[in-house]
Amino acid sequence: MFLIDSYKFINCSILGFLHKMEKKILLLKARTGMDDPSPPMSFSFLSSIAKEKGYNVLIENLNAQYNTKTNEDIVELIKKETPSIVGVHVFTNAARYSYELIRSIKPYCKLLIVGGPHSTACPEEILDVGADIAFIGEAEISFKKFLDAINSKKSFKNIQGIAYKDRDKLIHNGNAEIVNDLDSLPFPDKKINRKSDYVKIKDEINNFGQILSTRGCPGKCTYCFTLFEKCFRVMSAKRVFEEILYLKKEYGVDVINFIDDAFTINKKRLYELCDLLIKSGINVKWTCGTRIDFLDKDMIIKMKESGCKMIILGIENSIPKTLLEMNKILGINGVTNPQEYVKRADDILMWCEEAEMRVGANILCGFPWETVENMKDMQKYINRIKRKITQGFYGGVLQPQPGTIMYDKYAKEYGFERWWKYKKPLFKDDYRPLFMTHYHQFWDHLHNNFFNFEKEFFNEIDKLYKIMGKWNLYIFSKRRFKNPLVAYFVYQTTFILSNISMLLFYLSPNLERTLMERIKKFSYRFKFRKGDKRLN
Ligand code: B12
Ligand code: SF4
Repeated sequence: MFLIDSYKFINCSILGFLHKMEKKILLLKARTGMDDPSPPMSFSFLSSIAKEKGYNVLIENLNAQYNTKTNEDIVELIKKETPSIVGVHVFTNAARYSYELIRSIKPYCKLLIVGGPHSTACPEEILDVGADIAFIGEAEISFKKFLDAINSKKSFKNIQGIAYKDRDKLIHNGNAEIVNDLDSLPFPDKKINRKSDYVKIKDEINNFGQILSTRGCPGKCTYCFTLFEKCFRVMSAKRVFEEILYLKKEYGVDVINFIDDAFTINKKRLYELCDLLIKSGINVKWTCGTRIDFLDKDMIIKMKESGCKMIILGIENSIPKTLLEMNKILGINGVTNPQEYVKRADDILMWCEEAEMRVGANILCGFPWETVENMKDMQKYINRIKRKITQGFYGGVLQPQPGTIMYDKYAKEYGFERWWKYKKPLFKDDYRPLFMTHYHQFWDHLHNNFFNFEKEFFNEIDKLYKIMGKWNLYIFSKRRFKNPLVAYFVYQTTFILSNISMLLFYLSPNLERTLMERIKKFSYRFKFRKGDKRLN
């Protein structure tokens, strides 16, 4: 096998050789234990480009729930398929696992490239692990230029948006050129994914129905990482509608999940899209996430009329100091202070209830300035709003991502610089105790304890996430089982089993696994069903 250092690549000495090889690219995502409910959109965008340039594209998302391949299997796959390029997607929480994958496959790769949020935030670290090239920022333009360079035997050393090592010196060509006209993007190629790798959740998440229709966000939240930069761009309503028709025709999709950071920011476009959906009568359901200050009563009514079934609201918190420090208040739509923010969230929840719109809420706590009293107030707040949260609570406990203000400000002070490299994973493999599946989903976030929380604070934040977990369990049972008695029985039983699981886990994680693994597998079938094999 070939072991060639990046410098030689950049100096084109093997470009002629790559040029002659079969054009084949293998895209990989490491197994992390936090399953992906749907295929990564990044690979779909990259695949459309690679295919346009004449490449045969293979994908292995080891993080998909039913993909059972190991890093060793991937080594064998590379030996068998001999791809000319291997690409790995890396995000920060998965860095440790991605690095294991990179180290295992490196000796067998002709050219190893990486991309994704962590590659954008920490390119040098990834190059040191063994990647030849790290892509920085959104990669459509840089990746296309990169493939063009290989195809035409030209050097890619000046392409904007890549980093590499020239001998031991880091060459960082800055952020990638951004795609200004999102309408110019090809439809993401989803055919590359195996549907049987993914769970199937009827009516809620249609794994293949994801659309990214905007890039960037006008918000400036101090905990948020964005590789799309602050420059906000939207795809036109007409182009979004065409993508919906395409997904419906090609993949039989009838539920669209918009994965935009804040889908409703451009009100005019939202109304145009709603009108197109209403007039067409195609009867597609859709879901989205957004900020509470970019939504109003009329919008909710219009969205509902056009088939929107569920909105995930980025409420995040209700503590005045946290809202201010997070930078949540932008002064938009009359929300100019924390009191107005909480009031706005209440209004939105009321309007959603009136419109019979299902609602999820993102909640984020665990900031270094938060106090025991704050967590008690948050518990009251969650208890007050929970009846209006009909989809579930999401979010988690703050994990400071590199490249965010929160990380830059506190990493040194609290001693968690490069935490993703050394923070011990709580679990040796990808088994998670039963209680984390149904009830206390963010338990591992809590235990990262970035800000050295005192025991009392820890207990209160733990209580807070249990309140949300219990509510999630309750509404999930109600949604999943139509008969109220069955739903109640399932809710109570799962709640009791989750508590037993937690108790056993505190006694001994091995004991929990021995006694609970089979129950967990059984209960999983009700939560997730395996996708069919149509798209192999
Ligand atoms: C949808 C989504 C999810 C879905 C994932 C669904 C899926 N199958 O992937 C769910 C809800 C499960 C999820 C969960 C989590 N997520 Co998330 N998620 C997103 C979101 C909103 C969109 C991701 C997306 O598809 N973007 C569109 C694609 C096209 O962008 P992309 O993946 O970055 O890829 C582009 C480039 O990075 C590059 N690229 C990517 N890979 C590669 C590889 C190669 C070889 C090359 C050349 C280029 C390249 O090219 C692509 C095209 O430009 C982003 C925010 C955002 N706006 O991106 C957050 C985001 C990715 N999530 C984030 C986080 C933190 C998480 C969690 C860890 C949260 C948590 N603490 O539990 C979990 C991890 C779960 C897991 N499975 O392991 C962070 C990551 C930050 C970081 N530094 O890593 C983000 C950026 C949100 C944020 N603003 O903080 N998430
Ligand atoms: S958290 Fe949401 S609203 Fe805030 S900057 Fe990030 S994407 Fe925008």
